[in-house]
Amino acid sequence: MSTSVSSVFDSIKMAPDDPILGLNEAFKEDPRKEKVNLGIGVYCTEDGKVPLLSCVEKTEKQMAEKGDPHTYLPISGIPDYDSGVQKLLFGPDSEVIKDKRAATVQTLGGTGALKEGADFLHSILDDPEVLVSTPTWGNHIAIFEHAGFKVGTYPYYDKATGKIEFDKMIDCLQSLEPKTVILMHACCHNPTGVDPTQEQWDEIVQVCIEKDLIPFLDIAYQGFGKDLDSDAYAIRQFADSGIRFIVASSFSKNFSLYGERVGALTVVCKDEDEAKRVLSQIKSLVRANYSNPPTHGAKIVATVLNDPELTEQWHKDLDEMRDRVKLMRKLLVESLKKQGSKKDFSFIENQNGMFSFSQLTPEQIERLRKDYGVYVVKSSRICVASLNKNNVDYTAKAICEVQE
Ligand code: KET
Repeated sequence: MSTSVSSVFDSIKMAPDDPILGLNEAFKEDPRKEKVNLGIGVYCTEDGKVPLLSCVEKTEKQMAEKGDPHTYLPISGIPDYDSGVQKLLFGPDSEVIKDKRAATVQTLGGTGALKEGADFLHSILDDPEVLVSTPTWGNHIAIFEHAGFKVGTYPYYDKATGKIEFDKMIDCLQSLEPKTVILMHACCHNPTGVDPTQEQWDEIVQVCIEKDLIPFLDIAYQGFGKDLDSDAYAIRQFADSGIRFIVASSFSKNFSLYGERVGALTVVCKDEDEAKRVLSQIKSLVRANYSNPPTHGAKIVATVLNDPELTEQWHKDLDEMRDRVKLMRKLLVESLKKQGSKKDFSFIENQNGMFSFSQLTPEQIERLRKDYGVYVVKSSRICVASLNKNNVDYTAKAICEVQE
């Protein structure tokens, strides 16, 4: 039965499609046979499929045989999962772990970790303000705005050189009020693929300490840059410095567990007592948001991380994914050159992680989608991780043709 009584619902407007997930939907609906999805950050194999990692497959079989009931998890998630997260982030012999000064909760992916972290900070800061890099993953801005933050930006990527505007970034950080939250990508910056060097990270850590800033590190691609340990360099420098800071981490990409929503929020505190108090507050927030996290994905990760054989298999799976993305960067650059690209795209080979900031124009991006079925995010970000030997030449040819 419908009603004609007017309602506040009458004036609800249509929200815009998400620039990344909306594009993914449009790709799925595209009836063309020859199409390439370079939009969403999802790794695909040579056959264009999202892989089921062999370590995950093996663990799921073991889990199915065991047949555990589907009970509630604790609010903070599976304890072995949380401790596994800490070992990956800080290294197994870290003082942070020995001193028990980190509070970790299992979250709904990296996005959930960012949201719980933002809610937590909002509850303790007077006038919460966060600065994000220019550019950044678009959802960073939305998450912090929805959590009630004022969101500003700091200089990061210089379009002219394709490098970090490091001096400008540092000058900006130097000028900030104490307790400003600085959101940073710990590795494999999304969307640019350009990360600070280790020396630059050392300097960033120093400025954060001197200016009493609150570092918030997002690590969604650990293992896709160089390796699991090197990619955690920034996090480990912050940990060694003694400063309080926050980490949002995710296993969506490095375990290929996108839909299982496996992430973690970790707050590094002064000491064990502070960590306990922080954990209690975050648990209250989680309880009021979604009560407790889902079981399946975190059980897989906890099992793999706590079994040396499965861990070794995971490292192999991850190495394979990373090496293939690097190969695709090389093949794309070669193919663009071979097919007579007017623009020099060799910078793609030097970028880290799943993405490349391609510097294609909005018109070129539109033509790629309309005329060639090649889907690129509006910012010009290309997901190199969805290229393969069968679509790389087609993609390069299309990119060359839209330059005409
Ligand atoms: N941080 C960054 C930097 C990031 O790129 C993503 C996902 C996440 C967090 C969230 O991860 P998850 O564990 O799925 O909640 N990025 C890809 C997918 C998306 O937009 O949701 C992307 O940029 O395509």
